[in-house]
Amino acid sequence: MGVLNVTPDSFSDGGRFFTAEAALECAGQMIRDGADLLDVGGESTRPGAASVPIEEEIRRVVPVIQQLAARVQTPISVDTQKPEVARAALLAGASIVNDIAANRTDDTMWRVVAEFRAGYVAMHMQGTPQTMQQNPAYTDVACEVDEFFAERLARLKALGVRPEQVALDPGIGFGKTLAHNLALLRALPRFTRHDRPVLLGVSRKSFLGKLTKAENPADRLPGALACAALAVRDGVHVLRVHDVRATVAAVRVAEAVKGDS
Ligand code: 7PJ
Repeated sequence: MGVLNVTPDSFSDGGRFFTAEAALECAGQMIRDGADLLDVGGESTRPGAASVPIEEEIRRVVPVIQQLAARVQTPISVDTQKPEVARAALLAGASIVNDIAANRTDDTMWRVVAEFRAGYVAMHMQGTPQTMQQNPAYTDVACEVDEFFAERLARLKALGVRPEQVALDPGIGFGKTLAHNLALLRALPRFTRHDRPVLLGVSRKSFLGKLTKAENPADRLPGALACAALAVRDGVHVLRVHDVRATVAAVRVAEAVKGDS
């Protein structure tokens, strides 16, 4: 899953891909590099980032999704926490909602997913992007995330979202310390027990910076590739990444060693 940020404040690409035209160009390159999915996001979710008004987020993502859907076969997901944005994106041609706020209590988002029979990424987060890194705390992070998956799948099913529509994501860096992130990465094999695809996002994240002393997000690729290879070994199905070409190469090698390909 290639990350296509359409935010002016995205920490990882400095807003270089903010215009629709530039976003389309970037998307084309990611597809040529081997991306099987494109994740379009109009709101930065880095710790402490300000939230974007609904109309502004729609203005950012909808034109890009419309043009992409008209030109490419690659499925498009929308990275949003807002049901209104999800609806607009699905109408524009997206087929998956990537929801970092699947820890919500309100069910509006899930009703939209059920109505459109869309794919849905249920990502674990503790708190909100505004507060999540203040003091993340768990008794047993892997166990709690695993229980969250089971509980969300049941809740989604009750609202008419079939398990086949859902992928599960432990939400690396979302209300987690370095130790929590490492515990979750160690627990990846366990998350496949739900019989749903597991999605993982580690690309350019700060825990990699801490482990490898790479302050600049662009310098965190070697660490991310190590995670990608281990994740493939552990049964992860989807990797959400900025660096598609390098990740596809790492995945191909990991798959060959594992005997999948
Ligand atoms: C993730 C995401 C992730 C899913 C972001 C960043 C922060 N969606 N959106 N999983 N991360 N599903 O790219 O560093 O890990 S935004």
